[in-house]
Amino acid sequence: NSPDQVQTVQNLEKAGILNKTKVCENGKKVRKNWTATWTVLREGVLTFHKDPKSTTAGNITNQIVPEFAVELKGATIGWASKDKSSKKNVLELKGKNGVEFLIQYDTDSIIHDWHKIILDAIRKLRSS
Ligand code: I3S
Repeated sequence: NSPDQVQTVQNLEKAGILNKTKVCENGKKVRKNWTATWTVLREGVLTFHKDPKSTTAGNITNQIVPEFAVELKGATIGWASKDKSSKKNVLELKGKNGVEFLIQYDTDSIIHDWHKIILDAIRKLRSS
């Protein structure tokens, strides 16, 4: 793991920088806005946090209060088909309530780790 990717607690939690864009909200398509985002998986919830450096006065609350939270219980994750994006290594995360994100990272090992840990979390929540 590189310094901007952290994994702890018997591999059940993870945090790192990923590129993400929302593509659907309440089942409605929204315009893509790819941004590098601090992403945290913890207790069955995936949260996206704004980079504090990109906001006024480096607002610390942005690190604590997420921009978006996706509950992984009942969510699905899989590799996005080629028509979803021209980028490589794109994952498609579909949450309940018709929310959909694309998650992307150029480094294969990093995006594969995220795929695996999110899939594991979804499976664990399904059987709980
Ligand atoms: O799926 P799309 O519409 O081809 O997505 C591209 C656009 O969102 C584009 O911005 P504009 O809305 O200004 O056209 C983005 O810059 C691209 O990154 C999007 O495509 P990729 O293939 O990168 O997901």
